[in-house]
Amino acid sequence: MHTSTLANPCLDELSRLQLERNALELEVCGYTVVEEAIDPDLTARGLEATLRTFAERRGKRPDVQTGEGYEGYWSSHYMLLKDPAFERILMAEKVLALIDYLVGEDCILSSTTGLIRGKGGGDTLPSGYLPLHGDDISPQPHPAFNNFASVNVFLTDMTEESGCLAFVPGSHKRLRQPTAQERVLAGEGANREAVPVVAPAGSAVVWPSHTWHGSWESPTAALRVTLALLFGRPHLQPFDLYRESVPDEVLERNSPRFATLMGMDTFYGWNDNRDDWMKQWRDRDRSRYAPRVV
Ligand SMILES: O=C(O)CCC(=O)C(=O)O
Repeated sequence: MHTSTLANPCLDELSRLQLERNALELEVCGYTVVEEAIDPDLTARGLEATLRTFAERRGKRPDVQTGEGYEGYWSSHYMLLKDPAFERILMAEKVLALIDYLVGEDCILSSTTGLIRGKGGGDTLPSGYLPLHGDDISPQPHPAFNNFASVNVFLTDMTEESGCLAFVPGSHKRLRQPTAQERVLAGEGANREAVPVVAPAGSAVVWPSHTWHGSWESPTAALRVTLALLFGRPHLQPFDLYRESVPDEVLERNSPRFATLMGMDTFYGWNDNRDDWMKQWRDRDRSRYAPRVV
């Protein structure tokens, strides 16, 4: 007699990449750290591209050592198309296998955000710490399945001295946002359930977006730099408009899976182009929808 085996491509991929423990951590704790999610060369390229993008958009290049002009907390959206390094980071296979496990392999990329934490809170974050929150923007109580999954890729070391991330283990099971009191990360009323996440550059932390997380104030001038990725189920509206704007040449140099992440398998988005009503975005003439870049 033979015992039946369970066929599931997603679980097979997790086993192939030896991510079983990470999947278990996602279930039990609501977050997991993947070390060496991207290699040192890609980490360096991702860091350089992030610093360059901040320089272009803010008119001042961040200096990772001195942190001058980047006190507090800074974010910059719609990073993906700023450099091909971000395309490669997006496709990092261990992270993507865990994302598939959380929100399915038909998920779409909702946002790519560069994050810089400098010393203290500055004008950008007067509380110093980033209050605990969940990234799931669905109505509460949240559904018991995952609509969104979040990733932070560490482009510099994530240390306690750099104002590291804080997670509340098990909070993904509460299916709600923290209360005003539960959000607090410093002082007398600080939430004692929060634990630090530290890991070297090149690592990534992955979580179902229900999990409560934030970060502590940094006491040091040096900058910590991360790339935040948000993935969502394909019927949910993304933050970044990649579906309309990703250039054909970017789709051509990447895999079909990359195109799925860009929303090319979705149908939503009808207007007077009646010949597109039955077409997925990958089959449309997207130049008819491309936003005017100002
Ligand atoms: O960078 C941080 O301190 C927090 C990041 C975060 O909250 C997120 O990516 O959702």
